[in-house]
Amino acid sequence: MTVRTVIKFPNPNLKKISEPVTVFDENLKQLVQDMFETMYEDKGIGLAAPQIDVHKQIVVIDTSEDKSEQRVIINPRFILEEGETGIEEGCLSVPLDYRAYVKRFEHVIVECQNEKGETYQIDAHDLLAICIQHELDHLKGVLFIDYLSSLKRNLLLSKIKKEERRNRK
Ligand code: GNR
Ligand code: NI
Repeated sequence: MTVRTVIKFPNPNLKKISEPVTVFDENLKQLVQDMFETMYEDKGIGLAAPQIDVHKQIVVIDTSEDKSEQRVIINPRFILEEGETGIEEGCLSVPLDYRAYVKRFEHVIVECQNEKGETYQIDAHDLLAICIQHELDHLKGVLFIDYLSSLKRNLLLSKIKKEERRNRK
């Protein structure tokens, strides 16, 4: 198992559209294990493959406190989206520990595959539903900061650039 490097905004690769997984082999299982290790290392509750520069439709999620609820979501599609909720979101691919409120569906049902290629559904509410929407956005090249006004996003971008200059000096 290997902790992979998480790429960060404004890396343009985060905007790439992820491709469906077609081969469910040992390499895929290894990649999924690396994603869990990387997510736990960075204290995240979810990680999408494009965040480690792998542009495939693979997501791992564990919203538990004790690594007890591992979910593998491959080739997902929403079959239900209803209600409304939202929290201050953060992202392992957004620097400076930036957080902002995002409006999301409160209840989602997703049809997807696991690492063996078996199709199943996840019926999710609240934090799990929010996390699923955040991760599935990554597969479409969307970050939570894309929902902010361009004013706020550009302010964040200039803060990131400033911090980069500071770290280089
Ligand atoms: O660890 C994470 N926490 C989080 C908090 C609120 C809303 C979404 C998330 S997902 C994030 C990990 C991450 O960046 N996944 O892509
Ligand atoms: Ni994220």
